[in-house]
Amino acid sequence: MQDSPFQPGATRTADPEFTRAEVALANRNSGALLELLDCDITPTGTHYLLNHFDVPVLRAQDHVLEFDGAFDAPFTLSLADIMAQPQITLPVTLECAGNGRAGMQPRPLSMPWMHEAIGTSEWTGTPLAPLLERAKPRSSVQDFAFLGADYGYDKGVPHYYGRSLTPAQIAQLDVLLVWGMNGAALLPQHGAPLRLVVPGWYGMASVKWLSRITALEARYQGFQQVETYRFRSHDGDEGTPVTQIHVRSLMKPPGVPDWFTRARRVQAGPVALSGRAWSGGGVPIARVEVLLDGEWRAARLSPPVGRYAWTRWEIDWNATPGQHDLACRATDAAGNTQPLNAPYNLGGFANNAVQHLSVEVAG
Ligand SMILES: Nc1nc2c(c(=O)[nH]1)N[C@H]1C(S)=C(S)[C@@H](COP(=O)(O)O)O[C@H]1N2
Ligand SMILES: [Mo]
Repeated sequence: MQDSPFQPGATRTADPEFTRAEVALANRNSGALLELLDCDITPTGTHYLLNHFDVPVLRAQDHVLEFDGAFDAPFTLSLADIMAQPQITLPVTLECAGNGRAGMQPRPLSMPWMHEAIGTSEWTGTPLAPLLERAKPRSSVQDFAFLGADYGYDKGVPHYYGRSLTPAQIAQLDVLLVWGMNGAALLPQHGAPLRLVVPGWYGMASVKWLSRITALEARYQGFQQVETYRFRSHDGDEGTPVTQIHVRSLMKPPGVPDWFTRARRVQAGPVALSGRAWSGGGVPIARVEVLLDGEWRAARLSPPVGRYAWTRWEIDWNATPGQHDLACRATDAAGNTQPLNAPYNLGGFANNAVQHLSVEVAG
């Protein structure tokens, strides 16, 4: 029998060349343009995208959110009902858990992100917790399952994209039901007309095209909860769940690029370097160090864009002619520092190893 793409196949490769399937995924799931890291809020069209299946086109006028399962007062809300709830707008930095995957060796076969699965938006919506309370979850509830409207196959298993959070996580996290992004309605590819935003967690928790919330008296067993987003060290390892964003920083590429290779060139003399740093769980950035001419030097930090949004950093560099290796490394207020080498796991998650940039300085 021929190999079927709908059956489990190879999950990783030692080949440094990308496969056609990886390149095709990268064409669908675009990343941030790192030269726009100067913007506090990422222009909507350059916010990264990660869509597992096809983008469902849902009509806002017809869309409903069902609350079902172990609620004593379940209900169904229209989008208009939800938009009539108390409204808040919060800047939140979203990052895909697979950001950095392409830097792992061997390389997990999935979306081959280098550094650009990142973006910060002003999300408009309403807090989720009061609506869950209004539906009166039974005291026996162990999980709330959030179901998207997108359906497809992964490793032979057909499923709607779904994720869950426990009552304790709901109590601790500022989860939002979101209909707006940067002052406009959500775009189809970002989950229109309704999505979750789970601030401080990797993006997989922020379910798009949200259609149903089910209260469960057991732990949710959905594919994207129990199979995909886990830190596993070997096949058969049960692993641990991927949750909060790990501390990370990026540099705005200095100077000008070569179109094809993206190699950078700057003129000798003073160069203002800048970038962004962020961590998860609402933990602020404590410091950013930049590797300049072989020495780690402290960057200046701006105030964070928000409790759950990134921090700008900058540093002055006196560039001398020749080829230079630059790098940046952030530390958060909980004392977590970016590692120098990729922390390996089978899924290629949370690779927050420091980013290196090679810059040619022209005399
Ligand atoms: N329904 C649904 N929700 C989803 C996804 C998806 O494929 N389907 N992808 C998740 C992942 S892995 C990420 S990183 C974020 C990406 O959100 P964005 O595309 O708006 O940046 O959405 C999450 N929510
Ligand atoms: Mo993701």
